Amino acid sequence: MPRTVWYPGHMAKGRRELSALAGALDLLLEVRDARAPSLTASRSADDIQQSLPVWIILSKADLADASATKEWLEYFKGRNIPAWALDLRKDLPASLKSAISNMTPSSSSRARYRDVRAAVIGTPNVGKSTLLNRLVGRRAALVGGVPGVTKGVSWFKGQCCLVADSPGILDPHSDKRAHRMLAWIGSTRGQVIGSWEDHAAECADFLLRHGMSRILSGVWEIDTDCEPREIIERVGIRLGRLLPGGGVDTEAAGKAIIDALYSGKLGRFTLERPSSLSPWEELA
Ligand SMILES: Nc1nc2c(ncn2[C@@H]2O[C@H](COP(=O)(O)OP(=O)(O)OP(=O)(O)O)[C@@H](O)[C@H]2O)c(=O)[nH]1
Ligand SMILES: [Mg+2]
Repeated sequence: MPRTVWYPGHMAKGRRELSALAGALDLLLEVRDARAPSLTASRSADDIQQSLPVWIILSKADLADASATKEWLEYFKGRNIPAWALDLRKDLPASLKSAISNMTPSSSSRARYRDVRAAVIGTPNVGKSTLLNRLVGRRAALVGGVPGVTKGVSWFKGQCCLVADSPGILDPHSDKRAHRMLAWIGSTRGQVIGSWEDHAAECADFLLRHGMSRILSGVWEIDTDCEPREIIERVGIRLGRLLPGGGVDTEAAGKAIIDALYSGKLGRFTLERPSSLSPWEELA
């Protein structure tokens, strides 16, 4: 029986380490995946999130639906929350760096430290270490395409601030359907909380019901006018994911679908808009 959440020890440790930093921070840079800005909202440091300014970086904007991202930026603007939508593979806008170095610290830390002190927080694999490397101007922190790369909090000297990287942290108490949806964008370890075949079937069903069949049909040139499980079969045949005795290896095909989806190979998409929050509630 698979677990319903992935919550390894380094997440609990990261949460404690962030809490301990509270008095030494001026700013939190919360990275969220632009394809699911509410699903990937950070629950990593509730106590410090309430006492410090939080600026939102919508990462992977290059992989998200541009009109949805625009709606999200309006949404945050309407709530007076500073937000940027970025492709973190490119240089950061000068406006972000200067906003950080010119910010007025809300805590007493400025009296003790010369630089603004910021921590990068967020759910796994959203691009926290990539943002940190951009702020530092070199490949200081390890970056990887799977969740759980950063295991602890570490400080680096950035161009506009001192900046701490932190591990991706999930909320073990949030809805298990939200955790399953996080697997579609690579923000949890899908294999821990279910089978790849089930994730792919649930995801395909969601995409079809939300008018995003082109995501599945485009690259693989398959007809998606069928049941989600049949889509997995068709992709398996297309990719040659076959079992030794014949038949499709549906687990391998399911993994191929989710991998291609979250890494952007299937094109741009957004799972939720400000007008349709909590899309996981539709899942069974
Ligand atoms: N296309 C695209 N890929 C990105 C962007 N930002 C990060 N990535 C990729 O996303 C993956 C995860 O990046 P990381 O910076 O390691 O993410 P993280 O949040 O530090 O991950 P953990 O430490 O595992 O929690 C890597 O393959 C990055 O190259 C972006 O804006 N656009
Ligand atoms: Mg990291």
